[in-house]
Amino acid sequence: MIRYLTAGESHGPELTVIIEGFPSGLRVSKQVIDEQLRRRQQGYGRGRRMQIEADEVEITSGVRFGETLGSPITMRILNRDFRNWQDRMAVFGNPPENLKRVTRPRPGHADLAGGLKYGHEDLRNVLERASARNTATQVAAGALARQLLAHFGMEVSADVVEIGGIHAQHLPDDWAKRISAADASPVRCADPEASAQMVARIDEARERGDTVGGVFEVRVKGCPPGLGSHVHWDRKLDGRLAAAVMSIPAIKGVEIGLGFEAARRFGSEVHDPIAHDGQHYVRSRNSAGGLEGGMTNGEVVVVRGAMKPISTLYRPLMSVDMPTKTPEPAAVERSDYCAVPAASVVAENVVAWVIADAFLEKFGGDSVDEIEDNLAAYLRRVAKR
Ligand code: EPS
Repeated sequence: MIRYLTAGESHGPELTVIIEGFPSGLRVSKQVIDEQLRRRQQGYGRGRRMQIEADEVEITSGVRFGETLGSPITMRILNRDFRNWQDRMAVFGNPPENLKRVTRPRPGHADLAGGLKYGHEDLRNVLERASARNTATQVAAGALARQLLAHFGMEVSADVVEIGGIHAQHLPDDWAKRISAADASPVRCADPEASAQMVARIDEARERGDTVGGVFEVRVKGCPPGLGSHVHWDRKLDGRLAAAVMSIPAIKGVEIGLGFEAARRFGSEVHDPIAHDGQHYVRSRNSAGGLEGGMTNGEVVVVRGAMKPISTLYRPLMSVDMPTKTPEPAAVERSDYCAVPAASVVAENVVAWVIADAFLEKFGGDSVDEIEDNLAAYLRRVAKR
């Protein structure tokens, strides 16, 4: 229903997103998008690049007087750092005399596979696009989607539940309290004690010239039952969410609800008993993470992602210099020590996009008015069942 393309190199002039299929008549705010971009730039463990950038979106099509038109929406985010890279990242002309090529691929990065596949001698031609800088575009697209979700009563949030083996233990049950606790933490973890330990773990990694990964959790409330479908593999919403979260750089695992833990328990300890409160079907627990048969069931959607440690190590692992084939330590590029807090914000917006896509598939119309009618009619029918 809705789709987007992104473009841009990390140290090139800008990042670009083009969104197609977005309905007309939605009031949208640049501030909401900029706020998500700002959140993505934060989090303890980031490197010096984040002091250079101050991401902000410029919308150049598809919106007029603050309302979507139904036509493609173009968003641009400038790379401030480009001014320091103009010679090395020039679109035309010749490479500077003193250009240092990246020839020692970093284990864990796209460097080696991308260099072999695309035939690049300078691995910078791979890493510029493989850079997590591109997640700003995913956030910009998702920040538009979340405004559509908000219009229809849905809300997305995310926080960090694990960094470098330290787990959050005591998380507030209340939706708003959990968000404000995460907002107050430098690592976006809503358990203050675990948050302090996570900060110490990141410091430890930095001192060792090392990096750490972790786990984040995304939650969506207010989804009507029936988004996605059980009838075909590529329409299943759990699969679509997993693919989208997995597409975020450095994500190596995705869980829905209880996830891997469900595989260790009896069925009676896993599945969520069904009751009716006079108005709605309700559950006493939510092990399914709001998804059954590839469809939303009306409970909160819960998706977790596992991020590996950043692959640029200041004390690098061994690699090979590709032109000479001699063993050498891997290249060291300026990087982050831990980007799990940022990844949680990226995932929040990526999930918003997928939910908006499934929502439009179910209630689709070309304008917000039409979607409102479709949703209201469906909810009336569902309430009778
Ligand atoms: C990244 C390396 C760092 C990060 C970058 C992702 O950038 P640089 O090479 O310029 O120091 O800061 O993340 C971003 C720029 C961003 O906006 O998130 C990498 O190699 O993936």
